[in-house]
Amino acid sequence: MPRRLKGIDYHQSTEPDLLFRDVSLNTQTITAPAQAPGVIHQTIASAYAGPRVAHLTLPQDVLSSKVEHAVPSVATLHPRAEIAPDDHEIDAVMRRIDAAESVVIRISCRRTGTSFRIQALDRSRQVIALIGDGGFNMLTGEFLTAVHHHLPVKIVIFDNAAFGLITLEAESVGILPFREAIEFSNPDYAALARACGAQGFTVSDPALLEAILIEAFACPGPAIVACSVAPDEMPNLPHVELEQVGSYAIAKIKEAIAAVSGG
Ligand SMILES: Cc1ncc(C[n+]2csc(CCOP(=O)(O)OP(=O)(O)O)c2C)c(N)n1
Ligand SMILES: [Mg+2]
Repeated sequence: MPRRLKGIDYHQSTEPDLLFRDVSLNTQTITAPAQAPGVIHQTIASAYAGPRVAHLTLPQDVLSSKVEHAVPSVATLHPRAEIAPDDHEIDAVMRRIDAAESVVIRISCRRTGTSFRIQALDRSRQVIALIGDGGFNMLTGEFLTAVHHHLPVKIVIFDNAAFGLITLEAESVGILPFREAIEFSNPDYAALARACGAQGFTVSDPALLEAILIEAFACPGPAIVACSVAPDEMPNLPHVELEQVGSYAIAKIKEAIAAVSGG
C-alpha cells in the first residue's frame, strides 16, 4: 500500500507491524528510501540469528524508489549452522534413514508439505503422514502436488471436525472455548482424494482400521485414510501443570452452566 493511504480509512488498510510483531524477531517498515540498506541488513541478520522469522514491510511507493548507496554488508551475513544443516549433517541423517527398517519422523501441526518434500528425496520409499483434520485443511493443496508427482504418500487424517487442541488450550486457562471458530465441517476426504486422482478411504469402525490401513498402504501413489475420532478425546499432552488442571475444571463448570442456561 502506498504511504499516502496510511492512517486513513482506506479499504485495504492494514498494520503489518502490529500483525507480525508477536511472531517475528524483527518487525520493521521502511518509510524512507534512505533507510533501506541499513534496515534490510538488520532484518536479514535477525532472521539468520534466531529461530523465528523477521518481517519487513516495503510500502508500494518506497519499493519503486531509488537508493543512493548499496549494502556491501549483506555478503557478511550467514545463517546459523543449527538452523540450516550443512551437507555433511544432511548426509549423516540420510545414512541413518537408509539403514533403518522403518522411520518415524515427528513433525508439528500443518507440516503435511514437509512430508511430501521428505518423500520426494527418495521416491521408492513410502511416507506415512499422521495429521489432524485442521492441519490437513490448511494445506490441502499440497495433496495435489503429491498426486501430480505420483508420490507414494499416505495421509492418515484424524477427523474430529475441530481444532481439538485449541479447545483444550482455552479450557486449560479457564475460559469457554469459542466453538463457532474451533469446530468446522469437513469434506468427504475419501471422495476428495478420488476427485484429485488418488485413492480414498474412510474408517469409522475401529475394528476395520487395520485392514483398511493395510489396503491403503498397498496402493501405488498417494492415498488418504480419513479416520473418525471422538471429538471429546483428550489430546495427549507431554506436561500437565496443576494450575492447568484447576483452570480446566473451572472451564468445565462454566461449560456446564452455559449448557443449562443456554448462554
Ligand atoms: C498456521 C497455524 N495456525 C494456527 C496454529 C495453532 N494450532 C496449533 S494446533 C491447532 C489445531 C490443529 O487442529 P487439528 O490438526 O485438527 O488437530 P487436533 O488438535 O484436532 O487433533 C492449531 C490451530 C498453527 N500451529 N499453525
Ligand atoms: Mg482436528
